[in-house]
Amino acid sequence: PFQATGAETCFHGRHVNPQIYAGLDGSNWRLADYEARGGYQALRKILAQGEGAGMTPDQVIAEVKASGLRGRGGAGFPTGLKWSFMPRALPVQKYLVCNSDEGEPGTCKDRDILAYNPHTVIEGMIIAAYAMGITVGYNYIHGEIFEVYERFEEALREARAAGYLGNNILGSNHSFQLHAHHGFGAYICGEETALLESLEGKKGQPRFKPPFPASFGLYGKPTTINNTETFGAVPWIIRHGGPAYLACGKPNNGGTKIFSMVGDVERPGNYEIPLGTSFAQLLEMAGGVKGGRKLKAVIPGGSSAPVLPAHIMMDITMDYDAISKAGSMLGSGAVIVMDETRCMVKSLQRLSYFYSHESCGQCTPCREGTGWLWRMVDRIENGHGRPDDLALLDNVAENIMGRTICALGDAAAMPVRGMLKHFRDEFVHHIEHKRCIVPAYV
Ligand code: L3W
Ligand code: SF4
Repeated sequence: PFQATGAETCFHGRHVNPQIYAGLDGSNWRLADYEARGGYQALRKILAQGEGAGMTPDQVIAEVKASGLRGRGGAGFPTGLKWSFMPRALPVQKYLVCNSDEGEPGTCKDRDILAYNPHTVIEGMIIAAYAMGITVGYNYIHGEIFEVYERFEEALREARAAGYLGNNILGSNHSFQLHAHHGFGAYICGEETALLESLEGKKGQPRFKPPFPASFGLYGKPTTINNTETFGAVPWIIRHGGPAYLACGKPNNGGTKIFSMVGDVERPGNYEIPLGTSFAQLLEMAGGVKGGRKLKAVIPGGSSAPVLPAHIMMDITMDYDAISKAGSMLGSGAVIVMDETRCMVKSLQRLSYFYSHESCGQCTPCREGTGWLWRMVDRIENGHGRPDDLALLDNVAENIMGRTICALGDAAAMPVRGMLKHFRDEFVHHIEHKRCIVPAYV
């Protein structure tokens, strides 16, 4: 379940407006519960008819722009700007896609959003479709979460029966058909163009960008893709106004964000906090480091983000700008906490294996490089490291970065560089002494 908190003045905080994620316990996900929390009021607001009532598509986009909402899937791209790319007047089929193919190691928020509050995503998508003149949408749900998929299907059935989906929604001219699509579990299908290929029934391999999906998307038609959490924020923004959402976070980092606190914390789980909250506060909410041990390092934005040592993290606020200034990224919001007993070589060995296993194999630097990185870290971990391995690790990582079709290559290289930057001595110790520097592993 979610835990929401934050400054008293924040709308998502316990004291002001907890209805999006706080108070959800798994029993109140149905349409009637959602409506009782004010659900579908935003949709009614934009579709209201009569003198001065309702909102035009441009007004909806302007509100989303004013909210400062940025993509919650990893890249943090401004949502209102992305919506404004859609060529609304072009007389071709356009598509809306929700990326629920959550697979980033450590990230477990989208599956909980769909399980605990599916209607906020559905309502957000209907509003987005109205703003961009789109009549067909898909929610691509990760293949390994069966119950969540079933629940979302059930929520879709409820929304259709209530007239929120289908033709002439709530008696308006807006029609929108929304379908769920179950993926098959490949990490790479979370990359937006691989997702589109998969949705078209092909092998999930990324396409070159540009062209971006905004102009050449599903079946070659203009397509807007947003993350689950991004759509989930839209109804609140429309009901309460963009500026109120922006005010909750900090400039250029509007609103709240769900962080998946995982690893060595007392209470792992999803925490919704205003962007700009300190990491120290977030850690405290999660009960602190497990067993009262010392914090060693944190990967602040899913496994693709470079690791940061404790002293940097304890000084940082959780928002896009602060984390990138510190040399990492907020990414998908998975906060992997590592205590003093963690070996960085072993951690990198595990991560490198993941990327090598998930590479789709299209580009040589990624296909060959990710396996090479893993084999090197693996031999260092197992006591067979060579003196020049660290320079080679650096070199291979550098030669992957920026030379691949999609971000998976960079995502494999960045953790390596982050580990070598901040924890090089552990790697040197492994190579020189053929054993771990961390006492627990000796
Ligand atoms: C039209 C332009 N559209 C950009 C659109 C683009 C996309 C969005 C962001 O990577 C990151 C990656 C992972 N005209 C546009 C344009 N767009 N310029 O804006 O684009 P981009 O290329 O910056 O990022 P991306 O390829 O979407 C996403 C990182 O996320 N990541 C992975 C997370 C995984 C999950 C998960 O499992 N749920 O979220 C983690 O940090 O490394 O950097 O829509 O089309 N000129
Ligand atoms: Fe495939 Fe890797 Fe190239 Fe992405 S970078 S297209 S995952 S080979």
